[in-house]
Amino acid sequence: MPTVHLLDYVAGNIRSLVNAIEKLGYEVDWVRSPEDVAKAEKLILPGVGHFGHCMSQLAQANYLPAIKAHIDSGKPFMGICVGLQALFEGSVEDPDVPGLGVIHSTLGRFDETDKSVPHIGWNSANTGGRPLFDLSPDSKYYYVHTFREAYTPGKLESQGWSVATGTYGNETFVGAVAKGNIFATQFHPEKSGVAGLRTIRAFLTGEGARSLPSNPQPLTDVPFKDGLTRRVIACLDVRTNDQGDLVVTKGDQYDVREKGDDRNVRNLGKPVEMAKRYYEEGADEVTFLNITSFRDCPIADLPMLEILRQTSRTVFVPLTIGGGIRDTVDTDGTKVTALEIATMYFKSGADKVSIGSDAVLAAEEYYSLGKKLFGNTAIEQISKAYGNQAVVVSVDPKRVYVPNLDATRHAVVETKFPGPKGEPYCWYACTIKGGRETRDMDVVELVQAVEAMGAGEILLNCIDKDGTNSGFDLELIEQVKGAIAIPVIASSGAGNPGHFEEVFQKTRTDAALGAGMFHRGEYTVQQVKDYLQSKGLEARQAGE
Ligand code: 1PR
Repeated sequence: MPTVHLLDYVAGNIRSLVNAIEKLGYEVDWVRSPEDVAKAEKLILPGVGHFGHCMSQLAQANYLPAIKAHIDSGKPFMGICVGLQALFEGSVEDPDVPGLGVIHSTLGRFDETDKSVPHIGWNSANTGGRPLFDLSPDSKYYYVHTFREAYTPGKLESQGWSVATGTYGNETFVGAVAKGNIFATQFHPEKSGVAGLRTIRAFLTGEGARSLPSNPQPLTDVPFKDGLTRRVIACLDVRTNDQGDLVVTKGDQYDVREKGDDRNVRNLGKPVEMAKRYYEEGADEVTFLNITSFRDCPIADLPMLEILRQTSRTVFVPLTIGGGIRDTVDTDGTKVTALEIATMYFKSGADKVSIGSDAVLAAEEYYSLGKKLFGNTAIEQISKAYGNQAVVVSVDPKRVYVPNLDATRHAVVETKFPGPKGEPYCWYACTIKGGRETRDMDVVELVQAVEAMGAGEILLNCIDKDGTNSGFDLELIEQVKGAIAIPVIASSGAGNPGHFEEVFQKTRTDAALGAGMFHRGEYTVQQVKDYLQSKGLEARQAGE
């Protein structure tokens, strides 16, 4: 089997990259010391998290001269995400830390006044029709980043770089660059479905480098319009049923048992098979929520780890795992931190972890300590190690109706759906333990606290809407969107493709998630995408 060397220098999830490379028929050899770099023919520098953290890790372990020597020797080199950013002279993210300086420019930050930051989702890598490592104008690629090189026509081309761009809001940025033996992508090709695998293959076979133009031209003929698609996520709630089998289930307002006398746990299918089906139908991400946390099971044997390992071998879109991510005690009495649990999940193929109950408790402490942070919460620790984009906070709110604005200290909304006594206002109370316990904290307080701690995204459920097929809670989503800058995934209540259109048209949500309607076979992800497209909302199609 041909070999490619992968630099393993920071804690990051590179399992999915290994899976993608293996899927393409190559073997991965790990670079674990600067001496190993010299042995590499093809070298890949992956990267997630902070520019400064990555560059300092590389500098401390003395990798920088070896990487430069590899690049200068003309041997194939590929950088991914922060691996692309490392090629620049620096980044405003960490102004004191120098980059490799192969590209003469300094990265800036996306402007968050008109859009969510980080930029998360599927966007273009437009080459204006010029060949660039098999990137296609009809394809979309998965990006997750806060810092970017703004595209100025001619700036990088005059240095000999071929460029592909994406446009987010009104900012056009560099999505990929190539020159001679170097290819680098701001997006994650290993998470970009079939289109991403194609571009990795072009690097591995050398075909991409061979077909580069010798005199790259500025992209003056590319339509620079927002290319971010509407993200549709399939969510699988997983638990063991009464027979001990691991099943995908789905509740009504979080009650996952059948309505009959026997009250069995609803069994809607097998997690790995269903995730693969949704991927093939075009799901932009797949989320697994372990809703029972598999109590009394040694942590290293968590069945969810095996589900992730199997899924990540065939599903090349981002995988999120939630449930039970908190400091805990193993069955043998050993203390295990949330960071250690998250690490196990990342190593098994997860790209993001989702934290529920523990986030509420951490937010309560944050306010009780006068909004001070000490770096000890699960959110802070995981986002520091793996980057903010790797930490999702799953919110499980319940409506509380009030007759007037003075009736509560909480952030209220005036609702079009008055309460049982005609109350015109409501606030959304946070719950923990899968909705079993309601806390004196509203969603606005929670999301602002977790954003301050470093969460990268909010998965916004709604217990009142869960499993009702009656559409998303638009009032809740707008309230949360107005309170934070990080992206929000709308969840709970989707019953048909029209509900997805509604939530994208009537709120500022960044993504929408469905569960029951897909599991029960009422609609496919593909049908939702087709419907969005027919209404003029851009959606990525399966296989593109
Ligand atoms: O508290 O960190 O251990 O995390 C537990 C996680 O498990 C949380 O993310 C919590 O939302 C989830 N959870 C706990 N109990 C349940 C339950 O259903 N009994 N499921 C549960 C939450 C909600 C959604 C669902 C949408 C869409 N599931 O993710 O998929 O509501 O459903 P629909 O489209 O069919 O309406 P921790």
